[in-house]
Amino acid sequence: MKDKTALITGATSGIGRATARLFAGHGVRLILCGRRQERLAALSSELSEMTDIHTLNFDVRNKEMVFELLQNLPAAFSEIDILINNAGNAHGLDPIHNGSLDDWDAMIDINVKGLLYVSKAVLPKMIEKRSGHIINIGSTAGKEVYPNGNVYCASKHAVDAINQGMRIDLNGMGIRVGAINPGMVETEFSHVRFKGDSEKTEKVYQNFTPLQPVDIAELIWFTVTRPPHVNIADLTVMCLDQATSTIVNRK
Ligand code: NDP
Ligand code: 8X3
Repeated sequence: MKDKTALITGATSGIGRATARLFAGHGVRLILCGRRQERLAALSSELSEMTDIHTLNFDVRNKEMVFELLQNLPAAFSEIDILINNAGNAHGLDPIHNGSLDDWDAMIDINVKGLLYVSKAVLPKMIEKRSGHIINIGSTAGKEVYPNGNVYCASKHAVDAINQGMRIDLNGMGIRVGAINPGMVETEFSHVRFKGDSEKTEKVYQNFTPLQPVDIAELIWFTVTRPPHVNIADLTVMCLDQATSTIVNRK
């Protein structure tokens, strides 16, 4: 894997950052993306001892910037072997009739349209080379709907459909496509969902043992290190204490 290049969106936190650290430890060349430049800089200096790092500071909603930056990568990073479509969040947890239009826009624009823009910018070279691996980070929220999850669940159901659609349309082109769908992972996810309300955020992960970002990073690593003819199409993972989005064994 030392000769491979991986692009990770949402590398400044949570699952993306844990994946960057794990991949760097294996010597994978990395393109790390996110909006928080200071986090990108810190991660770059942390991981540069282990591998070559290129950071890209953009919002996945900004389609001009997505295409401009991804179509003009420095030569050493221009052959992307692995794309991890991870950037995303929930914004709000409200019944449909009380939902905020800004929250809805953010979830659809980031989780769905942003993933599409990045994929469209990266795909032409993979198709030309007839090789590549795209991993879409979905969610258990893309497999079921839970109370007040409405639009976040819709965005992750869309990721599920796009993951299937990509695999169908790219069949025969040598490109692996698969989704990893985590249940509850202790990241900044709930901090973002509840707009910094620490009381609400802490409650989400209280009195049970949630997944940690490294648990997902290890599954991503497992997925990309299978032999080239093996494509993990869809993988759902929850912690032992979680059975569904709403059934969690809290002590
Ligand atoms: P975090 O909030 O810890 O990380 C989210 C990452 O996405 C950050 O690096 C953030 O970077 C990036 N991001 C968010 N919005 C944008 C944007 N507009 N443009 C570019 N980057 C953006 O959450 P997680 O690590 O938990 O989330 C990662 C993925 O995993 C998401 O797709 C999420 O839906 C999914 N997921 C999470 C679960 C959980 O329980 N935590 C469970 C199932 C799926 P920055 O703010 O610097 O731009
Ligand atoms: C995150 C899973 O159920 O916390 O995608 O919304 S959940």
